[in-house]
Amino acid sequence: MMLISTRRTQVLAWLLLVGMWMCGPAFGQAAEVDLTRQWELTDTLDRPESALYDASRNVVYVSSMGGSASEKDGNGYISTVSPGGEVLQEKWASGLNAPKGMALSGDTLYTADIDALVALDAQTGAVLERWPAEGARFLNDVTADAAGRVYVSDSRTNALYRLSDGRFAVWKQNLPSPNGVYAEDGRLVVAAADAEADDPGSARYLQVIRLDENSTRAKPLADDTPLGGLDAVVPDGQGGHFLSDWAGATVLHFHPDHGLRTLSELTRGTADLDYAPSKYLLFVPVMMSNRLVGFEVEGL
Ligand SMILES: [Ca+2]
Repeated sequence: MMLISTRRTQVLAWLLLVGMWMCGPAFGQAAEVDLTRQWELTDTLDRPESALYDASRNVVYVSSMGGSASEKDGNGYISTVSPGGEVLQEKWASGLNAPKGMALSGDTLYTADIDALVALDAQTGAVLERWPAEGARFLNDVTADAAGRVYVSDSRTNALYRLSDGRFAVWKQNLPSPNGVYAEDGRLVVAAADAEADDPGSARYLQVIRLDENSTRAKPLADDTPLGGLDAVVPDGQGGHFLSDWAGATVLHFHPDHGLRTLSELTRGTADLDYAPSKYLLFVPVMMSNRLVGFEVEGL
């Protein structure tokens, strides 16, 4: 009797464990990603477009266009902000026109400035070099791959430029208004929206372009389902991405297994966000209302 009872108890305990495992988040169902607003900077930054977290210096770079997105007025700048939302240096780098997306490669910080790629010293903010982009009209986001090549989107000419071996030139063309770009795992993720449409949110894509020299064909990350009038795309470190929808004023999360979720509704101009996986913090510039919002991320 004792033996049977023990076996029955073991079987029941085993079934209970299996049941808990199947019902729990480990059984093919990740916990839902959620955001909690931690802090907000208001009225300090002039048209903030992009945030970029630098883990080695523990600062967030924030680019401010200074008014117009396309005027060469010399009043654009980059600020440094702590992960807790304190402005460290308002005009850490200045003398830019309308800086937008940024990327780090080693100790060099790159930013897209209308029709030029600008390299800055990430220690000091000093401008190191400017590469003019022939034919460019609206350079927007920047990303660097593991080999140090730098990719820049032009949302008006539907092109991607690339800095490689000291030469900055068009790399891919005929894309649907590429905006956010991120180089990861041998591919380039491109968040694209039709900026020329009457309603910019009406044409919506999230594309993946392989970093293959000979590949010209872009394909949607998931399917043809519209995802948003997308601005930024950054990885969440768990196989998904955070996205922003500029016109739709939302922060989104996309995972190929779990689809798309709206995490936060802000205001028009929700722009080039960045995620700090080591701190579970998301930094979101809201360009049209001169705000930068820091969110804590849960569920990753
Ligand atoms: Ca400006």
